[in-house]
Amino acid sequence: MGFKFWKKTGDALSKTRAYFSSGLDALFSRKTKIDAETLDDLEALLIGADLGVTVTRRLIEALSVSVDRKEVSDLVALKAKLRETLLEILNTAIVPSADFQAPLVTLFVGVNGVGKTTSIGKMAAQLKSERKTVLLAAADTFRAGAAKQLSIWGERAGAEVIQHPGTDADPSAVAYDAVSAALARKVDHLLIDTAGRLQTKHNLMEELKKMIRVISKQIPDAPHRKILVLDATTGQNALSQAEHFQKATSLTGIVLSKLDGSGKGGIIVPIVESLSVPVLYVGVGESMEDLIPFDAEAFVSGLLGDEGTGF
Ligand SMILES: Nc1nc2c(ncn2[C@@H]2O[C@H](COP(=O)(O)OP(=O)(O)OP(=O)(O)O)[C@@H](O)[C@H]2O)c(=O)[nH]1
Ligand SMILES: [Mg+2]
Repeated sequence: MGFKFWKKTGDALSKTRAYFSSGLDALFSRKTKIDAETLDDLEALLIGADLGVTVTRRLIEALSVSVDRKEVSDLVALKAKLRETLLEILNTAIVPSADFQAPLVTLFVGVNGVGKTTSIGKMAAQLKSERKTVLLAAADTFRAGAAKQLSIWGERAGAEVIQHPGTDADPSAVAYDAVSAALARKVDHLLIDTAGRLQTKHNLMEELKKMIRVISKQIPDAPHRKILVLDATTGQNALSQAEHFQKATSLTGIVLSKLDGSGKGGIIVPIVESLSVPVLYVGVGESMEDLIPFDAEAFVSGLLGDEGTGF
C-alpha cells in the first residue's frame, strides 16, 4: 500500500478522525475499565459519526461479546475490535473483476454536484497515464455547460469527448454514439458522464435505465461498471441516494468524493453494509491526482485515528 494513499486518506479523514479520537479519549479519560456505560457512550459516538443504527448495533454487539469474554478491556483492544468489525463490513462487498473485452464501459451516476464530471476527468487522466486509450461521453445534455466542463477535463487528460450540439440532445443517443465510437476506435475505456438527478425523480431514474438498455444493445454486458458518486459531506441522505440508484441501475461500485472536506466519511460504512456495493475510489481534492483507489484498511485507520499509520 502506497504512502500516498495513507497520507491523502489520512489528511482527508482528519475531521472524522478528530471526532472519533477525541470522543474515544474523552470516553476513557473518565474511567479505566469498559462497562455498559462505556458501550452506551460509544454507541452515541458511532451514531454521531454517521455509521447508522444497523452498523452501530453490529459493532456494539461484537464489542459486548468480546468484553464479556474479557478479550477487550482497554482502549487499544477496543479499537482493534472496532477495526476488525469495520473491515469485515467494508471487505464483504465484492469488487467486480476487471476481466473484460475492451472497451470497458463505465457509467457515472449520482445526484447534482456530487463530483461525477470531476471524477471522470481524474479517472481519465490516470488511465491515460497508464497508457490506456480513453474516450469520454458527454451524456449530461441537461445542464448548460456540462459538455464544455467535460471537454476541459478531456483536454487536460488527453481524451476525446463524444458530444451532441445543443442542450436538448437525448442522453441515450449520445451514449449510443459514444459506444459506437469506442467500438470503432477500439479504445480501452469509455467513461460516460450523466446529468445530476435527484434519486426521487422517477422519470429521471427511468431515463438512466433507458441509457443502460441502449448501451447494452451494442455491447450486451455493458455498461460493465455503474458507478455511483456520493459526496462525503452529505451525511444520512447519501444512504437514500445509494438505495434509489442501486434499485434503478444495479450499481457495481461507489466513488466517495470530497472526503477532504468532510467530517462524515463514516457514512460509507452503512451504505456498503446495506447494498453490498464496494467503494472503488475516494476523491480527496479538486485536481487531477486527487482520485485514489479505496483502501479499506487505510480508511478504517483514518477513521479511528490509529497510531503508526504514517499521518
Ligand atoms: N474538495 C473536493 N472537491 C471536489 C471533489 N470532487 C469534486 N469536487 C468539486 O465539486 C464541484 C462539483 O463537481 P462536478 O464534477 O461538477 O459534479 P457533478 O456531479 O458532475 O455535478 P452535476 O453535473 O452538476 O450534477 C466542483 O467544484 C468540483 O471541483 C473532491 O474530491 N474534493
Ligand atoms: Mg457533471
